[in-house]
Amino acid sequence: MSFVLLQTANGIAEIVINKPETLNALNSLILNELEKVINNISKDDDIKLVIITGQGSKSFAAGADINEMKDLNPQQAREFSRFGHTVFKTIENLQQITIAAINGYALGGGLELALACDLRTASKTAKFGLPEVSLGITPGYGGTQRLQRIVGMSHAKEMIFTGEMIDANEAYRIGLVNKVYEQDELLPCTRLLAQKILSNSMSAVSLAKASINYGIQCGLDSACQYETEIFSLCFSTRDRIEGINAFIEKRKPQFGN
Ligand code: CO8
Repeated sequence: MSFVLLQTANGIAEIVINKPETLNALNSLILNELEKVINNISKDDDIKLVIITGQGSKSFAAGADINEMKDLNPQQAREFSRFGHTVFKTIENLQQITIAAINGYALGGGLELALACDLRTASKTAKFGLPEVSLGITPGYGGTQRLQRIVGMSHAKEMIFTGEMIDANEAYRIGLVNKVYEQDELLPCTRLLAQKILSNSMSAVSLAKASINYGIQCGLDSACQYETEIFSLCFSTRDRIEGINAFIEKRKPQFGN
């Protein structure tokens, strides 16, 4: 039985975290499987976009597995955190675009997984939170760092210090999710969003992602220099010739996606 399901079609990979009986809580087995699936995707040029969701209608992922954390000593906790960081960093830095389709609870490590994705869509019933402080621990899979980069320090501190859940409307209001859909429309609408992205030059989209991800980690001057290099790189691609010619010739571009 696999805890991480993968389906691919038309350049899109859909990953499903599949342990609904524990609300898709992330244990080592799941993280190991997820790492393997992500590493394979990273080498597959036919896949341009990745959607990650949770099995069932109740939960995306309700955090790291609390039972597994129960008896950890500090050294083991460090390893547990490091491994999660490695997997989520690989997701963050994939050349493919990633969308977390949040179908229910996204708590603790589950929300941190969604934060490592490029975009987040949510069902109206989704709930978001970093409840770690209620367990006497801090977020350990990037929550103290990525959340503030997405929603700003003030909202991030409020969520982390109170440990309270917010609903999809509030998540949308603070910029934590990009879109909110009816529960049964979450995946169909997320796929449409994916198609919209895929109608563009994916080499350009992927380079833009690299520029954004690099820029957020350094000062503005270095970030702008990097952007210049990325921009110049576009002028060595077939997609640039096709995209600009198509505009001038008043036709739809045929990108090499
Ligand atoms: N870990 C393990 N099991 C879980 C988890 C979890 N995070 N969440 C839910 N489950 C299990 C429950 O124990 C229950 O199992 P059982 O049926 O065997 O009793 C089953 O899933 C269903 O859950 P509930 O009966 O509790 O369902 P409810 O609808 O009553 O409640 C909630 C749903 C509110 C989501 C509730 O389950 C809950 O509060 N879950 C825990 C949420 C949480 O605190 N998450 C954060 C965990 S800490 C974390 O993620 C840290 C990440 C960084 C790690 C760094 C490493 C050092």
